[in-house]
Amino acid sequence: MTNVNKTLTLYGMGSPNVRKVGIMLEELDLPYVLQHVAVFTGEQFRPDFLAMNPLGKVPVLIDPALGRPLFESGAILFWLAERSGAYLPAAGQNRYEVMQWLMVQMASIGPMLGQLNHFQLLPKDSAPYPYAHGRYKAQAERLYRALDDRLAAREWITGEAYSIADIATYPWALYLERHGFDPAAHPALLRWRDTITARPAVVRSAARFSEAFTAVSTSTRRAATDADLDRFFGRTEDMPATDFSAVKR
Ligand SMILES: N[C@@H](CCC(=O)N[C@@H](CS)C(=O)NCC(=O)O)C(=O)O
Repeated sequence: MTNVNKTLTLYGMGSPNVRKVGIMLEELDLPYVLQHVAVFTGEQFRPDFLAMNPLGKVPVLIDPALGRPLFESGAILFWLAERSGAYLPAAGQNRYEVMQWLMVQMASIGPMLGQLNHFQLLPKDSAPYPYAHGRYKAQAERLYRALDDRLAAREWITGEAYSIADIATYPWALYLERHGFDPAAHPALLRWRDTITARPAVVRSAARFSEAFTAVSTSTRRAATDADLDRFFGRTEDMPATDFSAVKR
């Protein structure tokens, strides 16, 4: 029977930054529960959530082994890798190559593809912003191209072995076609993506996410008012203030 004191809790929804943590938990075979946060209707701005992450964003991980809430998906992957001694070399050049590409995902791939999601996929009224759409599409194209070029010469992003750089990047690479790029022009990226999709931990994670998040995310999105959606998409100057008052340290 699972020792409840060792069970981790991942707060989130079915988005790429949460999915990467879900995959890591499955790869490490750690006991965890998924806790849905209704971001479309503003649950991330409730005081109890802000006490875990004053930025009001998912994912947040509660790990009894750490003893404090952890936010920022890259930091969470880093913690889980160090805690387990897996998917991040302990020292040497390879460790810093993994860190480098984890930072590329966190600082460039996530933000640029996330903005392209916004201007291409999400709001119905994004078409009037061709400059923004064109800018993020061009940035995304550079990043998808860089990944394909890199993966043409090596099996994994950092060459040596599957790592937290691959885990962090994979959920974002699933957007290639929806972002309007030709999969045939990215054969190495597709080979790498298919290999990861077939990993048993990734299959298990997808099933857990689907069960825990899909229906509830859809229903909370449907329940969101226009004001909720304006706040979620940042289309208002009336955003909740960042609140550090409940954060212990
Ligand atoms: N850099 C952060 C980004 C987190 C992030 O943007 N989370 C989104 C979902 S993927 C979110 O919580 N959005 C709700 C909001 O911004 O209010 C990470 O990687 O953890």
